[in-house]
Amino acid sequence: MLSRVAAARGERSPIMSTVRFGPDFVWGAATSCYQIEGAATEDGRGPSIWDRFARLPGKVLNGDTGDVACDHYHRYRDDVRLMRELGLDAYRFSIAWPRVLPEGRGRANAAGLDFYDRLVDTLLEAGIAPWACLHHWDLPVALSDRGGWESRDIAGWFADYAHLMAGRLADRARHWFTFNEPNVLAWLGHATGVHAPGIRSRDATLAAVHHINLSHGKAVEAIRDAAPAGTQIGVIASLQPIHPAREDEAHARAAETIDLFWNLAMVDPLLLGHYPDALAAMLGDRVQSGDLETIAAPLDLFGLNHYCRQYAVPDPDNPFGAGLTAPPDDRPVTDVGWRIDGSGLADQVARIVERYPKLPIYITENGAAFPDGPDAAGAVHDPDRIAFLDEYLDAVARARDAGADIRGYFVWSLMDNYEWELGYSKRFGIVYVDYRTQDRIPKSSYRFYQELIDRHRSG
Ligand code: IFM
Repeated sequence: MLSRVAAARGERSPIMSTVRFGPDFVWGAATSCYQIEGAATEDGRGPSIWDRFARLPGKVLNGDTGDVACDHYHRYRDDVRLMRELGLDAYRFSIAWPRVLPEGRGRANAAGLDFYDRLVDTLLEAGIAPWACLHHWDLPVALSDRGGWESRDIAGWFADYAHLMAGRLADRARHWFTFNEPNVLAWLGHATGVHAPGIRSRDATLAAVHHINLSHGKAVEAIRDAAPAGTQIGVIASLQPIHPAREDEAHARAAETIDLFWNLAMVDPLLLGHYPDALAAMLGDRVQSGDLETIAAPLDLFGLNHYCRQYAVPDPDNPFGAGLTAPPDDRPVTDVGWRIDGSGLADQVARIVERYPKLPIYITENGAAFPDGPDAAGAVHDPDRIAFLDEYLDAVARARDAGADIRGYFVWSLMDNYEWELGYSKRFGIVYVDYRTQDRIPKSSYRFYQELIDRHRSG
């Protein structure tokens, strides 16, 4: 049977006609606070490192900031309505640490806590499960000024924050993630410096890697202490197969280095209880007795964010001598230059299954940026995104068929938003956002996803 969207495109959609995910599969969408909330100085929110970084000349395209973003802080009820109409089972959002603890620790901000209470309650009223993530890169400036992720003290600050939030919300939010993409936070924030806090240092990167991992472990303990029994806790990693951009020794070494920091550094210690040997040697006595036991606290689920295969090159300006580059051929890419190739997801899942103890896997982010815009009638057609989702969901289904325990899929993103150093120039949403008026226009990919969910739900 043809889907409405596929029929409109004159095509048969493989996912709609052949793939079954079963009635328990969780259909979700994801966002993050700095990327959508706005209200950056309202109701007692403190500054985050992204508020500061975005104001540094040349760091973010067009000098864009998250001051207003999608104004979700004020429009969350409308956004939840869109989610309900979409048919979501679950919504993954992140909590702005500086909104609830303006100084990062100590005095809590009642208005900030109330906002997340209201969001969680509104989601539940709409029949959508709230999946909370504690940290998606917006560290309070006050803590950055005390050393941020380079300071070992941060593990205690993060655990206190986790305890506060789980105590407040876990009676209703039953799924928790400590970090979104801790690997990206460590690498882009401390090695390449293209993300806040904008550091390029070997020492800072190594310290950040270990202290983020330690913070994760302590936060797991804190959540278990504060939350009702049965609360599901995990971490979200951005994992992508890394290939040498050219077939020679230097490129092979660069690929190994990127793989070490990107794919292994923040997952091996959590799930295997040890660092890869090469990294353990670099970390030296930063790793203290008992740390690895803390870091490897048992988890209930694993969040995989996946977008594309990545290509490594030697980079003399990088503190570890390696960097990423564009794909070395002219096969199709998205608007951020990422190769469209669902086989990358299948390979990544196969590696997880092979390397780590069995945990339920959720695809916690997957999606694509394309240069969408309304047509004369005000509609936004994004057939490229539909084709992308189709291909990647097909890969998810195949991985499940091959035995991977993938239990859900969260599209990135519910709506267009602030794409970090690229500002508002890239659109990842299935809902179009007009940043002048804050109007939301569901794109044709929203209809595609809606129909897909409906079809799987109704069997
Ligand atoms: O927008 C980001 C998100 O914050 C983390 N994962 C990748 C997305 C696209 O770059």
